Amino acid sequence: MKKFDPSLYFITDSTNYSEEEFLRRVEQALQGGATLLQLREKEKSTREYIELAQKVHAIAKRYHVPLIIDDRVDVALAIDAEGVHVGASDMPVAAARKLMGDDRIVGATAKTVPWAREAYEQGADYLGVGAIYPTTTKVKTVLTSTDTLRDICNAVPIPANAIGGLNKGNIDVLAGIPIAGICVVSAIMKADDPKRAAAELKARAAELGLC
Ligand code: TZP
Ligand code: MG
Repeated sequence: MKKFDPSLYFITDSTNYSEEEFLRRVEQALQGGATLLQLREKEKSTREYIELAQKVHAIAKRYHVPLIIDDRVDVALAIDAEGVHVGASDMPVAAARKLMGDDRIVGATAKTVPWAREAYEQGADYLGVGAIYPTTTKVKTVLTSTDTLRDICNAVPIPANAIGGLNKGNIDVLAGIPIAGICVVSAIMKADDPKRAAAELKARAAELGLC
């Protein structure tokens, strides 16, 4: 059964970490309460992506947290990951759904209401919406207003998460918007203590009634 909790969606970035340190940080994030995990690699060869994904998947399974692979349906299927996330320049949602089947998770990026509706109609299970704030993570993105985020949440029946520059000190801007959760990279990945960072973010999001 395809069940997932998007409330604290942690997206990885292995840049500047040894593999050992990277995997340690991923595990700490899960210990801190990340509920969904995305492996996001932009520079690795297919073989390297698969090898790292297998290691990350083994850790995620111990915490019963689904693993989503960014961009690459082939990598997701090769390692039997729980899902894939596709953006504007990746495989269309409908094609990803066809290849992944109905039992796996397909997530999509959406920055406008029409784009969100299209992703939903093509079979997306959730949406990532942003960037809400400017981000230091390597990504081709533009800012999405909180009004658009709200409109997207109200336009589609699937969960929508906010993403981009979010941290425990600025997520109050999301209060009252019916998001399903928040997605973060740096706030956990680059934290001195990823476990504590995840736990604090989760607590703050709950305090604000976000998810
Ligand atoms: N998509 C929109 S913003 C972003 C992605 C992948 C990066 C978010 O990273 P951070 O470090 O949480 O700002
Ligand atoms: Mg992508």
